[in-house]
Amino acid sequence: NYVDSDGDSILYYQKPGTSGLRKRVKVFEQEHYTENFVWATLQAQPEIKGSTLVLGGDGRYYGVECAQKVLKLSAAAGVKKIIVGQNAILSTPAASNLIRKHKAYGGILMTASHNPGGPDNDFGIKYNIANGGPAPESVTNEIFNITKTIQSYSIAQLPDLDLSKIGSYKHGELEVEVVDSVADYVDLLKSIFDFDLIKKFLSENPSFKFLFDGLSGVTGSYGQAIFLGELGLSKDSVQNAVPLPDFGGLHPDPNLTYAHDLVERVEKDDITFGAASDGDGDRNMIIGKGVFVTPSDSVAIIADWAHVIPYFKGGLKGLARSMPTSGAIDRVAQAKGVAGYEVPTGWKFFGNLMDAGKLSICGEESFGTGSDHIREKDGLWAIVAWLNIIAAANQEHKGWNIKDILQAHYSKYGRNFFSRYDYEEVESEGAQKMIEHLQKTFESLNGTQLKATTTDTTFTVKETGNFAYTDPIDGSVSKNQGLYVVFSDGSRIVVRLSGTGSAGATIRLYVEKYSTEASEYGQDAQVGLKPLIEVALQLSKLQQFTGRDKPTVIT
Ligand code: VG1
Ligand code: CO
Repeated sequence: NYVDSDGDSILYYQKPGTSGLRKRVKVFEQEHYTENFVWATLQAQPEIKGSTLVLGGDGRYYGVECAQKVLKLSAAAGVKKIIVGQNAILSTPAASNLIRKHKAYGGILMTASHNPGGPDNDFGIKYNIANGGPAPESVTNEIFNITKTIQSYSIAQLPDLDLSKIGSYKHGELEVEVVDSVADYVDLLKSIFDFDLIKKFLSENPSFKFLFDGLSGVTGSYGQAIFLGELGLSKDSVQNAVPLPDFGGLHPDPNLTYAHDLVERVEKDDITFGAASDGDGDRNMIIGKGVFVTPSDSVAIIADWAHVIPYFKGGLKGLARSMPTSGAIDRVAQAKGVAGYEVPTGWKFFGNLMDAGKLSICGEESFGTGSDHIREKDGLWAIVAWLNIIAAANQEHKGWNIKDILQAHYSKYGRNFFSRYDYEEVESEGAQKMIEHLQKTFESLNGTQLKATTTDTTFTVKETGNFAYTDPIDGSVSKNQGLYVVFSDGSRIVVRLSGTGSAGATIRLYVEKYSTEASEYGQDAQVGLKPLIEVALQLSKLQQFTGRDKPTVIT
């Protein structure tokens, strides 16, 4: 049995959430804690002996230390080879790409994504399978089970390996290949998009001002290589582009609240196109002066314009979104005559569809957009996709920018107004009670009318439920994926608890309304959605259960 320094036995229950195990650094620093989880992860893979794994992370505090442990544990577990990013750094999309490129057995990603980093903040470990995507629930459940019963782990007694130099090394019995963190990923994007067209557009349109904010996360190095190196933009086209272990104290989450530096500079300096990515590089935000692209619209627009992107020249196989994401992409799927799938929250649910050749482009409302080029969402992919689209659009419509593309999309498809309210780190018990209350309320809700008094709007409930998903490829069932209320006018409220938080509970409340009123297209989403929010708050009694009178973040 594990014992700590005082001789007390320890057993950690380590349950991976939506995207791996995420906890405070201090938790990972506890005796045996990291080793325990990594060992359980390795033991949960049936063919770990003799395998090749990819290892890398978003550069946050504790990453190098963790990487050294992973190497020693892997050596003891009989792993044959580990391909690791230089200095233990790989963005999440770059890691996914390397797993696929080298036909590795899987990968260990050391990231807590968009959560703040540093000694007092978060760390995370996530396992990806051979297709390059996050492990499905069957695998994460197995990891969890092992952490509940584990008696011991083995670790090779080796010195730390210098991960700063590219090259091949022998580390005990283990082969370690330290690779450039950026090069393969840049090659990948160059094989997908029309870089020549983008370059030509940028050089012919000097008034098109571009600004990328790496939020001091891992994409800084990738952004520099792409925007400065490949596209030849000037140095001031990127900011916060040096990855830092504590992200410079920033909250590396690309949304209007946390990326406020970028938002302010875009307005002040008349930036035509501003973009940001999160700590590990899989999220993105696209904005321009006076315009913000909601992620739900972004994925729909990329799908609609896919024909201008060389990678999709053979057509689209299918489109998909996570359940809380707005239905904008469904309309594109319908127009293109391809299937539109609705999966639970979390990128792992897209993987099977992609592997089966049924899905090309997909997205989540949480600033996640991507395609089947890898098996993770991909922030820089989305940003370059938008540049490719704007460059192509300008061949026909000179001067078009983000706003014009949005307006054209709304005129063609109507507009899905969408917003999400997050109540972060509320007391777990209150959050749980609220969910139970909602579930009970649902039983008698169908057909009733709900009234938002301040705006005098009435909604008739058409359907309520708790989202469950049966994977069309392997038949696996995922239940309790979010409570929803659909109204007779097509509007929707969704409530679910976050699976990525590291302390307490985070409640996410999503609202959506579809409009074909051209006069409303220019409206601020918060104005149009106000009655729905009011109804959602009344129905859930959120304030009573949690004591919160306003959300932490609105996106
Ligand atoms: C959140 C988002 C979800 C996303 C996940 C991982 O999960 O809502 O859409 O896939 O984060 O994103 P949750 O369970 O907290 O709502 V990232 O950038 O951490 O890999
Ligand atoms: Co992320």
